[in-house]
Amino acid sequence: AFNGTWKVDRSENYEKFMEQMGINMVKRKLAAHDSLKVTIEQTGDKFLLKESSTFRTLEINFTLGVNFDYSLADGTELHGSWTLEGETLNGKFARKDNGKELLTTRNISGDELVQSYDYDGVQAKRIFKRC
Ligand code: MYR
Repeated sequence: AFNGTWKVDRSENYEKFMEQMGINMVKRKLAAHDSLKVTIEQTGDKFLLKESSTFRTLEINFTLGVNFDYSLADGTELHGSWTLEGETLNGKFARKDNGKELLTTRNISGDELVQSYDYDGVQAKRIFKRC
């Protein structure tokens, strides 16, 4: 169900979320218009994710339940994993610099992919449409 290419359509509270993450204003302004696109290819419990934005393009391979490293566009490093619970992908990551938890989910709602973020008491969402 997640397979395909998704382009961000809108965000909710993403500014505040990035602020809580410690992203400075200039970067937040840029990130608000990052044209994020994600291509997801799931094969069993393995995922290949292609991410592209105004900041960068990269490929990420992960297996459900297996920890991996991921760096945000600003260099912040995370460590954690995704698990699948029912129809929802649950991501549990921690920042390497301060140990704080970053929780994220992905699920399909109608014809949209909704990704939620939760860090240090601030929640945000980004909503993607199929390309
Ligand atoms: C992926 O599945 O896309 C790779 C692993 C994602 C880890 C969690 C990503 C959280 C991104 C938060 C953006 C914060 C910007 C300040």
